[in-house]
Amino acid sequence: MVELQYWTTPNGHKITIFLEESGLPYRIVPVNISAGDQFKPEFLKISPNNRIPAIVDDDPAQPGAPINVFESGEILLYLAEKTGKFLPKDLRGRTDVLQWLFWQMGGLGPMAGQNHHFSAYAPEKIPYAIDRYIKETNRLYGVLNKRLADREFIAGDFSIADIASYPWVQPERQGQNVDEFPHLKRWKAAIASRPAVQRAYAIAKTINPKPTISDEKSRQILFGQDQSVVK
Ligand SMILES: N[C@@H](CCC(=O)N[C@@H](CS)C(=O)NCC(=O)O)C(=O)O
Repeated sequence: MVELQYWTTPNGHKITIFLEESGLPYRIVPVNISAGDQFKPEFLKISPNNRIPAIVDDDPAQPGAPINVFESGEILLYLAEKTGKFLPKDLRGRTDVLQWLFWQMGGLGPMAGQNHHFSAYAPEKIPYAIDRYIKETNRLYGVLNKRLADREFIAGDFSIADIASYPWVQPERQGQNVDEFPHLKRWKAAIASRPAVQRAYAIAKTINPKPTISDEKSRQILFGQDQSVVK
């Protein structure tokens, strides 16, 4: 059984989407990051970066102790290899999926995250920062839209590259006009209509129906961190 350390955020959704799509048995351990659960010593042992998601696999493919995994990109890769799903085995197909997975991890995710931060959460509205991340999100949408112009999914069949990117494409929240990106719009709608994806988001609602930042306390917990939180 895979134990998923989870909260209801885009990086958390990546893993519930994978698990629902693959049918691998799992159980969720909620880690309420708005309340500070991510600083608990037992969570830091699994996820030393005090971020969700993380998993514990007590039935790994090789004998031995349970395996802990943090970082959503590596969790998706680990689960794809464990199940043999959503990652091609041939060199070219695998490389294609992984380069787009890393594109999401190093580009779309962090830039869209800063977009959310400066547009929605920062107490001061800093035009330079807001503009910088709206533009960078716009550029990344352009990259993805172009990629999807002549293919259904990001790399070959539906894969962990699609699973990683989907939760981070939120045009309404990210200052983007989706009609400027018709291929991305078609891809987003196609993934949204998948039953497993709908189940993943429905599960999120049962765990936490509230926004991650809902009051001053959660703002302090999430945006006031320095090295003391991991000591
Ligand atoms: N690179 C990490 C980022 C994970 C991440 O930023 N998680 C956020 C939620 S989406 C979190 O746990 N935040 C808790 C905090 O900031 O203390 C991954 O992809 O797993």
